[in-house]
Amino acid sequence: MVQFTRTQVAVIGSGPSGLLLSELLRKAGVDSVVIDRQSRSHIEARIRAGVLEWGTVEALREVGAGDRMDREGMPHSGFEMYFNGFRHRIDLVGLVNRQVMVYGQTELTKDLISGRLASGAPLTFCAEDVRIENVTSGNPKVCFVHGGETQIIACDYIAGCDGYHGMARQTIPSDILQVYERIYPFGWLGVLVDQPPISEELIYANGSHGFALCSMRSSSRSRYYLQCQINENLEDWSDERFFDELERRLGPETGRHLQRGASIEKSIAPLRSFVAEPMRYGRLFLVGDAAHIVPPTGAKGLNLAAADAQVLARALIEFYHSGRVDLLDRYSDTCLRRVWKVERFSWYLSQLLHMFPDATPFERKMQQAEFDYIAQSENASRSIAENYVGLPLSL
Ligand code: FAS
Ligand code: PHB
Repeated sequence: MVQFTRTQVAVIGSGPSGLLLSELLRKAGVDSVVIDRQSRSHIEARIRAGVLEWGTVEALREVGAGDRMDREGMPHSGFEMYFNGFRHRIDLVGLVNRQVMVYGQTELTKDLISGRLASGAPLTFCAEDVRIENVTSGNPKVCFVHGGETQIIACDYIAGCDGYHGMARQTIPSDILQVYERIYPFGWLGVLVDQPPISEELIYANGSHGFALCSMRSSSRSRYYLQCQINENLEDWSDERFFDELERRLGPETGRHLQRGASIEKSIAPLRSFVAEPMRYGRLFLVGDAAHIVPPTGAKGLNLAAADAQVLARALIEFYHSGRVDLLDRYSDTCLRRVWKVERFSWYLSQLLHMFPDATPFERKMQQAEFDYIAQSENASRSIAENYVGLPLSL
């Protein structure tokens, strides 16, 4: 049996971009249907980002998904950078008068999902064989199978919020789609542990043996990362080996404060910079990781996805409320102008803070000189601060 549904916007993907977009639309009275190929439990078990720009914080509050974040999240006013044992604090409030919010992507995804389900708005998990049809016509469709039944969604517009490995981007013909990519020669080995964080603020360290990041999810749950080989075998990293290496990269002064414990999650993520242009094709709009990927060094992936969602929500709301199409027509250019600046910042920080296997002694000296310049130049520190808290959104 085939089941037909009619909506205004079909949203493919219930990660941060799809959920935030659909909830911004719902608040403005624009109908949308959200589908995801994974189960709710799979989506809510993913461990990913941990730092929210204040623009993302305000968007979550705007859709009514900010209460638990405001109770459990941790506003941060700065973070530390270490280079070969030297420390420098980026004073976000002192430099640009803004904070960031430390609150796990896992939690905000749960908050957005429960909010949407409580509203009764359509959100379907375990959607199989998702296909897009007629995307360059006036009556695009999204087809999928759910519970053995074929479902067809007729809509005005489609939001491809299905991430880097999704299918929406593949809908754009190869002679139109232009991709730009940089794959880094290392990955991040991440560990989650129920122990108090080593410090009150995040620490980004470029030690004599490579990058390390000390982050957190609460005052009793820490998130640590180590730069690792891209073909690393997770089984080769016992908790003891991980914490020994983390301590080594942080140096004795800081490392001695480390509180070890049994990891409750351990995973390796590859690092890449990636942009697909354009972010629109006919009635299809690409949003978030479906269109771009940044190395997590600048804590930007989730926030960039949230920014795209806000730009597209504004354009769609204006269309349905006043018939304006100019914001829709400008969506791709508006997003890409900011995407490339965020790609630059994430690439810049990754170049500065990691040990590149093929780095010459001169390149290592350049990293040292860059760090020294940041440490002694308020303007250089301010540049890092204004990018880290989030560049303005042109809505
Ligand atoms: P997402 O990938 O989150 O969501 C896409 C959704 O689409 C998924 O739920 C998927 O199931 C669904 N989907 C895919 N194909 C589909 C199909 N054919 N049909 C229907 N649904 C489909 N960012 C940071 O800022 N800091 C970090 O530390 C950080 N760590 C990361 C670690 C890992 C392992 C990964 C993969 C990403 C990390 N990121 C990090 C980036 C991450 O947070 C993303 O930027 C963010 O999830 C982007 O959100 P979305 O665009 O919604 O894509
Ligand atoms: C995290 O807490 O997972 C995190 C924080 C900052 C980053 C990347 C990841 O830059």
